[in-house]
Amino acid sequence: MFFMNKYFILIIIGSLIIGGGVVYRNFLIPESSIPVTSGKVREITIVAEKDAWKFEPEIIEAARGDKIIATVINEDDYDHGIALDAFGVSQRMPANATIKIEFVVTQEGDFPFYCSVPCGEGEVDGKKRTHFDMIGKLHVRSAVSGTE
Ligand SMILES: [Cu+2]
Repeated sequence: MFFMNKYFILIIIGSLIIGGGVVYRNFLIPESSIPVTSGKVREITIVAEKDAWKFEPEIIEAARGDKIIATVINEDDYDHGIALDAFGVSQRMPANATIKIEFVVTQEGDFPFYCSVPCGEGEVDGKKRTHFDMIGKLHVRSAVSGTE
């Protein structure tokens, strides 16, 4: 009988597997987990200002799916590092040097970045600042909100 044909059964099973994947990707996966690439490039500059133990700016804005091309400048005579765990960024920032980092912000939310190389401490305007103050935040908004 045709319906018991083993190839027919294989085709049915194959269709269920592929169909299940399609249903999952289109209907079940949480919207915020779908990797998005907008094709837009956002160029930014982040500076570790001389003897300030601070990233400038400390808040970076982006839209989900953007490719970030960051020029990261270290004005100090000692090394820093920049790490953004959510997007797999971790780079040393050699003294008095400029590096480039590139990554795509595939998820929305607030993601911390921080200095990943112990860099000491000092006094800035009468206040003590240290390596641990070198933190910032990347704010990734929804891809569809559209406002720059
Ligand atoms: Cu540091």
